[in-house]
Amino acid sequence: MEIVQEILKGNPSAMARAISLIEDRDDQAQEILKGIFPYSGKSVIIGITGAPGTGKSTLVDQVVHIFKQKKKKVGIIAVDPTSPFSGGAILGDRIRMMRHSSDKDVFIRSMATRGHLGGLSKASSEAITVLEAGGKDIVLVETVGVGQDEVEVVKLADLILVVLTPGTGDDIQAFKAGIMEIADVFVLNKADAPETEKAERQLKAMLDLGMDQVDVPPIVKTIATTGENVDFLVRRIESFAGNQKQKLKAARKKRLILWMLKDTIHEKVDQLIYQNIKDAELKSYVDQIYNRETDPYTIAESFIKKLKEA
Ligand SMILES: Nc1nc2c(ncn2[C@@H]2O[C@H](COP(=O)(O)OP(=O)(O)O)[C@@H](O)[C@H]2O)c(=O)[nH]1
Ligand SMILES: [Mg+2]
Repeated sequence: MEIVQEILKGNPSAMARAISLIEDRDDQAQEILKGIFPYSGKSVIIGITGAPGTGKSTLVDQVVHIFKQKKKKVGIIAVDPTSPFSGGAILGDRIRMMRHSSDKDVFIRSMATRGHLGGLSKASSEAITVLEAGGKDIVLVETVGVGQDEVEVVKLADLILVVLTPGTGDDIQAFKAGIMEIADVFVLNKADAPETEKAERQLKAMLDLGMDQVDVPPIVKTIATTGENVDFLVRRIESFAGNQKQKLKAARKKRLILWMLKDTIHEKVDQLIYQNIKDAELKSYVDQIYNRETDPYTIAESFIKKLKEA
C-alpha cells in the first residue's frame, strides 16, 4: 500500500489521512495498521494528563520547543472527550500549538470521541502507532484526566506526567479519577501562584501517606507560560526514558496490549454478527420480545449459532 510507504517516510498528510480512516473505523485503516505495526514501538511516549485548565497544552508547547532544539522529531496527540463540534478546547489547543503547526517535524492532531465507549482510547492508541511508524522520536499524548477512556489512553505512555496546579484541589480530583496512582512525575504547574509552596507540601504529604515509600514520584514545579523549569522537566523525562524503570513498564505495556487485543477481537466479532442483521430484522425481534413471543436470550443464541455455522 502506498500510504503505508508514505507513513514510513514520515509524510504528514499520509499520517493525517491514516488517522482520519482510523477515526472513521474505515476498513482500510486495518490494512494500514497491519502494514505499519512492525515499525512501531520505538518512540518514547509521554502521557500528560490532569484537570482542564491546569496548563497541559501550554506545557506541551514548551516541552516540544525543547525537544526540537535537541533535533528530535515530535508528534502530539491531544485527546479530548468533547465533540469536535462543541469543542472550544480543541480550537484553543490548535491555536496554542500554532507555534509548531507549520513545522514539518512536529505533527499535531486532536482526537475526540466518536460514538462507542472505548472507541476513543482505541483510536488514539492506533494514532500513536501511526506516529511511531512515521518516525517520531517522541510522542506526546495530552489527555484530560477525567474519564476512564482518557485514563486508558494515558496508560499507553512510557512515562506519565500528571499536571496539577496550586490551590484548586485538582489533586483530590485526580485521586478520585485514579490518575494519581499512574503518575511517574507530578508537575506542579502555575508555580507563579503564591500558594505553590503550600501546595507542594500538601502534595508531598499526601503522596507519603498514599504511596509505597520507595516509589514516590518526583514533583517538578513549572511555569508553563514562561517556560520556567521546563528544561529541568525534560531532563527528568530523558533520564526516566533511559533508566531501568523501563523494564517495569514492559509488564504495563503487555497488559495494555492484552486489552487492545481483546478490544480488537470484540470489534471483529461485533462486525461479523451485525453485518448480516438488518435493522428491520432487529426491530421485528423487538416486537416479538415485547409481545413475549420470544426472549432476548433465545434470539442472541440463535445469532451465535448462525455465526458458528457460517
Ligand atoms: N499563571 C499561569 N498561567 C498558566 C500557566 N500555564 C498555563 N497557564 C494558563 O492557564 C490557562 C489554561 O492553559 P492550557 O494550557 O489550555 O490548559 P489545559 O486545559 O490543561 O491544556 C491558559 O490561559 C494558560 O495561559 C502557568 O504556569 N502560570
Ligand atoms: Mg489542553
